[in-house]
Amino acid sequence: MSKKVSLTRYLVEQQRVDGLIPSQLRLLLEVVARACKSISQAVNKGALGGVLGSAESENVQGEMQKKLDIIANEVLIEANEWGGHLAAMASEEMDSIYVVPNRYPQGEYLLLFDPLDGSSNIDVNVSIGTIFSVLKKPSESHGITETDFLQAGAKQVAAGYCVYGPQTTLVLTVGDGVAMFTLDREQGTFVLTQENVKIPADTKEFAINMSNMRHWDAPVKRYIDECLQGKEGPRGKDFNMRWVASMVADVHRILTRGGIFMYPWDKREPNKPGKLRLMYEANPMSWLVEQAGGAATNGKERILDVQPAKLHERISVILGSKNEVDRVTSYHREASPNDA
Ligand code: P6P
Repeated sequence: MSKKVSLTRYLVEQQRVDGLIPSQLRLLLEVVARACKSISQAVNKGALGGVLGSAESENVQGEMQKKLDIIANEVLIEANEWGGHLAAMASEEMDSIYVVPNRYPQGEYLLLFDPLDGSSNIDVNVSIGTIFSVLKKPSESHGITETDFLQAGAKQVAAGYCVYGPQTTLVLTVGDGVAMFTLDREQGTFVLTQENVKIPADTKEFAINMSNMRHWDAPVKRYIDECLQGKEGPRGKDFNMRWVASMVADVHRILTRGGIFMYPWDKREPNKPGKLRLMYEANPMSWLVEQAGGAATNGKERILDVQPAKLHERISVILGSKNEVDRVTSYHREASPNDA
């Protein structure tokens, strides 16, 4: 039986070996992991915990909040505000940023999260998850404002998610590859179960909400149509389709066995670049995918290069197996050569 490496030991050794994880960042990641354990417990209780159903309130996105959305948000805020590692937090579930109260010491990191992604799946017992992204507070900043959060995804110092499925698995990068930790419920610890995660460059599996097909732009229609033509078509191979409607679950599958995930712009709301949020969904997932050898673009440019203008701005997302993402991106460039 090989020796079990806990998340704590992994972070300590990474800090000692690579110096990639300063002690304050290690503390941050351990606190987030502990919060995800608490969220996992609440999710696992389901109806027995009285946590299912709607909270009868809307979030800044105009979406109905589930009780577990609010519980998960509160767990992350309460777990992180006192440790002295954070200056402020931002959440999909909060209109504005949450600055660490004066009664606690302020740290140098900014934490952004979607506390419970995939909420439409909560009540039907399908995998959901927590997505998080870590930035450094700009050195010149004095009082923390929303502007301090508006950094390109390439500036992240850590990113990850925790998927609450048949296993509870924490997936993490600090810029030195991707590692996966599975929750050992008997010990209450996250145990290293995979490191140096790699996404195959090719795939036969695409993930997209097909019900939106009539609303897509031409390059996306072209790509999916070619996949659907299978062996007889220009791709010369058959494809399979998956759509969990939980980005965390779809991305976890792609990190585990490859694939391409797409939530593209569509003409239902032409002024909205896409459905998914840049800062706390697309950026952390894009960094994880790139760290595992995949690619992530908005059809025109690398997602991690996009300079955010607003905290809750949205973006079109195409990520996963590099050769497929490159193909979809090339179709977009062929269709509008003058775009950036
Ligand atoms: P649709 C969940 O609400 C989410 O933000 C992502 O996790 C998921 O990929 C997408 O929306 C699902 O959207 O339109 O298929 O329900």
